[in-house]
Amino acid sequence: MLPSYKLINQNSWTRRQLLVRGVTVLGASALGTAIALQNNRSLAAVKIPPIKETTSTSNLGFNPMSVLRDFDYGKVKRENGRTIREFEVTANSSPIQLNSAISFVSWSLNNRVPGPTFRAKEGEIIRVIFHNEDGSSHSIHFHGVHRSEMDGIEPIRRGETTVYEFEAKPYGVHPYHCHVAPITRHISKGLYGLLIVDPPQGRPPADEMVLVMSGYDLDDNEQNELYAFNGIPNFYRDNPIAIYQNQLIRIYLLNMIEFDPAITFHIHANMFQVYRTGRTLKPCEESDVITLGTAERHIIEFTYTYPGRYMFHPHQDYIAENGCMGWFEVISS
Ligand SMILES: [Cu+2]
Repeated sequence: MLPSYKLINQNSWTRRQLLVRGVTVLGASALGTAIALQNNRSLAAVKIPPIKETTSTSNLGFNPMSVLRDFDYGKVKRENGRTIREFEVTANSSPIQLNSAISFVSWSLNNRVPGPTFRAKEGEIIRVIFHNEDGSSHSIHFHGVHRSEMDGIEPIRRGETTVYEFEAKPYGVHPYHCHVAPITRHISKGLYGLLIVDPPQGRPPADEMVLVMSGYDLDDNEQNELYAFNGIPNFYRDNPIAIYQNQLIRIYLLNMIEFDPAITFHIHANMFQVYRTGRTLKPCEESDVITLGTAERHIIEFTYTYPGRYMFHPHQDYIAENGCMGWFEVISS
């Protein structure tokens, strides 16, 4: 187990990197911050099951199992008494394998779809250095509260770099996406992701993960033919997400599906607590289905009592049947 003082310097370590090093991973609300230490809270260890994959990820372009628990805390600096989190992001075109038959040229950020999950504490300064190495113009528009100059709607041309800088506020779950027209095309080709702003007091330790739902319009008819969690259709159907029985699971959930006005998210054989837009510290409601319009996002939390395999998917079954489907493999703890 990591000595607790290590937490202060963990900002450049992703949870995945910790896993690779065989280290017990502490609650992500504590990762990258000293918040919990300052508050003198007890830090319960969160156990992450070993990751087994049955699908080869070598030709996918990136690994959705890494995307799941990969939080980017940026490079931390102190300037004028403020904590700065500096993130480097590059837009590019990259082929991804949507299924055995379809290779798709995505527009990606740091060669993954969705882009990196940026994470900061409320009140810190976020600085995103955005390089556009793609042939088309792109931008990054963040949700949240900031000045108009930082709204990310100006196209950044090929070969150009810009810097977006703003205070991380308010705490919650904020999507980001390219805002160059036609926006439906720029988003559905892959230019989106999540910014998590942690509340000052943090959240209780949990096995935390990100699920971003998206669609692929393969023939430009303004309808999606394929759907996915974290970029690759059916990846978590073929590679169930292992979680431990009786451990709190926290999902940062985002709907970035264009063309379908709204979808739901449903888990089997359980109920979840909803923190709408991540803007509350106490749950707003309990359900096993929640509706999300495009760009809507929530934190949901749940614990499985019984080991076994449980599906999760939108309850629009044609969307689930065309790629937005997965399993939790609940392991005895
Ligand atoms: Cu774009």
